[in-house]
Amino acid sequence: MNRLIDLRSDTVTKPTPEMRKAMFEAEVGDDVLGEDPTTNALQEKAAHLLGKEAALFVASGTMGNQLSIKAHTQPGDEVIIEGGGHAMNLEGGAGAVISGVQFSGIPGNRGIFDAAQVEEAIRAEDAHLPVSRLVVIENTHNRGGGSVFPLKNILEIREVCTRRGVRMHMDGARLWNACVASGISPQEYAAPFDSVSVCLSKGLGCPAGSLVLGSKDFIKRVHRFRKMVGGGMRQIGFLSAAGIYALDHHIKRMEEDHRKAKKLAQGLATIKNIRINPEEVETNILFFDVSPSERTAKEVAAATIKRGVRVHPTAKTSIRCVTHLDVSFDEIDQALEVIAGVMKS
Ligand code: TLP
Repeated sequence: MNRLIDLRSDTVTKPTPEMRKAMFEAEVGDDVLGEDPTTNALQEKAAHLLGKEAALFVASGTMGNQLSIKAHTQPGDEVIIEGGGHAMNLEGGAGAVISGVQFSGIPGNRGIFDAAQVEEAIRAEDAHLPVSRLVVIENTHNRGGGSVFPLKNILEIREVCTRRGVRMHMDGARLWNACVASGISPQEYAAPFDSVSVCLSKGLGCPAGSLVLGSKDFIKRVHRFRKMVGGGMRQIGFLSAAGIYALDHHIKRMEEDHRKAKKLAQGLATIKNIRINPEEVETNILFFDVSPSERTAKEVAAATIKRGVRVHPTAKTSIRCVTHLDVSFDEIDQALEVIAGVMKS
């Protein structure tokens, strides 16, 4: 059998030989003492790329989002986010535990919402009500199907937030995909936000790591919270070297991942008992529905894995596929054959 085709997530990628070489050769030091030269270089590079004063390496996207929420809020505050947002739904309830905040999930269209919705969601000043402190925007939006958040909406939301004294954080786990798909630079996307978190270990193909970006004061606060949760690590230059390599070599190529996702979606649309609109696929994530087959997503996923293709069931009849640098165009064809075979059987 050919090797397993893993479409569950872009987190499954393994470092390329060139990335491994960069990691192997990295100069390292103790980052808790601020002495890891490669991590310092990565943080400077990322701050420059996103046009923010400072950046901090953190272990994961979850740590990046949750420490940002912590640094922006007080216990009892409310965080406004789209109802399917990762920071509210898929981070183990961390907002309640780490920051003591509650979330207000607003409805989105494939994860996208607008300024009027934010205006409505921001609470009035009243002792009965929580304080609306922060808006979180996810770009691209994972459960929205890799949708790209329009810059126009972000700028209009910024205007509302500035007027109402509310801060803004971007969960940019896949910001790079949004930039490649839209042609908007990371700096333009980051400018309206008080803070941004970006991931190195998704489409960029690094083994681990994320970055939080913002003002120097904000990053100082995040740095303290990183220590509190045990996220201060020592010779992480090995990971940072992978990050520098990926920022230099793995952003532009994501355009390929987007074409692979489109090809996959178009193929899936021709398979009986699958529902998907390929027009909606903007980046490297797609969802399809298997309800016409009267089988559950888990049953379909269990059948495809037997034939060498891993997909990710996300709800009773919904399956997610993500393309990435460890899956080729040929493997997309093979995956389509397998899925078509499973849906026929
Ligand atoms: N998403 C993972 C899993 O949690 C499902 C994935 O496979 O897509 N923000 C967004 C938008 C994300 O998609 C993720 C990870 C995170 C934050 C958290 O990143 P990690 O997993 O590094 O903590």
